[in-house]
Amino acid sequence: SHLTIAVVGATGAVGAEFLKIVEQRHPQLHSLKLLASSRSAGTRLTVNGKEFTVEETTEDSFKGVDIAFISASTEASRHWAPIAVAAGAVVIDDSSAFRMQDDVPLVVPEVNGADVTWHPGIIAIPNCSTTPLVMVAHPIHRVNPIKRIIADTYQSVSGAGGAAVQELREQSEALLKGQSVTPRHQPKQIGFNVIPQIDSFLDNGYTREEQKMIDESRKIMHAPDIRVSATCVRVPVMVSHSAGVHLELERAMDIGEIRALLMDMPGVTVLDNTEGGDYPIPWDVAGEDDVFVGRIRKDASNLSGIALWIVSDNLRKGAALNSIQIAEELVDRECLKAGSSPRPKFRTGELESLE
Ligand code: 11C
Repeated sequence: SHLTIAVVGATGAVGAEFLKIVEQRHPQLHSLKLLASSRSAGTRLTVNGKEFTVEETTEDSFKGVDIAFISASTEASRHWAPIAVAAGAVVIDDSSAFRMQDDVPLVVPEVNGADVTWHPGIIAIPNCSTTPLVMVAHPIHRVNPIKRIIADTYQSVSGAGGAAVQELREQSEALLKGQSVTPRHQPKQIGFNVIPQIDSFLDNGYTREEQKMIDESRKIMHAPDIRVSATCVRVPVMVSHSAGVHLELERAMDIGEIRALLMDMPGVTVLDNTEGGDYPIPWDVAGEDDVFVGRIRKDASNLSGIALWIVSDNLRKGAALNSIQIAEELVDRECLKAGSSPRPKFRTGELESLE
C-alpha cells in the first residue's frame, strides 16, 4: 500500500517473523524502514522481492513513517516510541513499557479491536502468554461471565529472544555429550529442564510475567472483576507457548456449548478429539496463525468450571501477527491520527490490584 512502515528490532526473533507475515499478508508493501541497534545495522534483508539494508535507529529514523512497530526491549520502546510519535507515526509497541498506562489501548483485534479508536499515538500489544488466553476466554466470558481464571503456562525459549533459542541448542548438545552447562540467558539450566521463573519476582511472590497475565487480561477484556492467577514456566521448547487453563464461570455450561463458542471465534481453532489422539502441541502450532485449543472438559473440582489446553505461536499471534492485525484495524477504521475518537468510560486505572 502507500503507507511507510518502520520496524524497530527488524533482526530480532519477532522482527524476522514480522517480515514473513508482511510477505504473506501484504505482498504489495514496499515502503519499509528496517531499523535495529548499531550491532545489527548493515544487515541485508529481502522483503517482497526488494532488498533492504537495516539501519541503526536514530532520532531521524521516523520522518515520513506512518506506522512504527517496536519489538526490541522495554528500554528501546521507552526511548523510541515518544520520538516516533513526535515525528507523526503511530507506534504499535510489543513491550511492557506502555501496556498498563491508562491512556494507551492494549489490543487483541478479535477481542477489543474497537479500542484502537482512542489511541494517543501508541497502541500496545499484550505479552505473548496473555494474548492466547484472552482469545479463548473472551468468547466464553461474553456469554457466561468468567469469575476466575487459573493459568499455568509452558513457555518456549523464543519468548526470551534469539539468544535464548541459541542457548537451548547449545545446552542440549552439551548435555547430550555429558558436559555440564552454565546458564547465560535464563535464570537456570533450560536444557532438559523446566524453570518456574520468567522475568523477575515481585513483592507478592508472583513473577512479572505472571503479573502481566493478571493485569493485561483484565484490561483487554474490560473485566476488572475477574480474579486471575498464573504460574509461568519456561520449558525446553523452541517456539509456541502452551497453557493449562481453568475457568470458573458464573453458571455451569455444557461442554458442547463451550466448544461451539470457541469454534465461532475468529482466530481460534478447536483441535479436540481425545479419542483420535488430537490435541494441540507446540511443535505443530509453530508457524500457525491461530490460537489452538483442546482438552476441553468440565473441571472435576468445580461445578461451574471448565478446564482446557491452549497452544499458540508466541512469535506470530503472540507478537508479530497481532501487531500487523492492529495496523490493519487502524487502517480499516481510519484511525491513524491520534485521538480520533473520545476514550470510552472504561479506565484501566480503576482496576484494583490483587494485592
Ligand atoms: C517470554 N512472554 O516468553 C515473555 C516475552 O512483556 O513482551 C515477552 C515479554 C513482554 O519470555
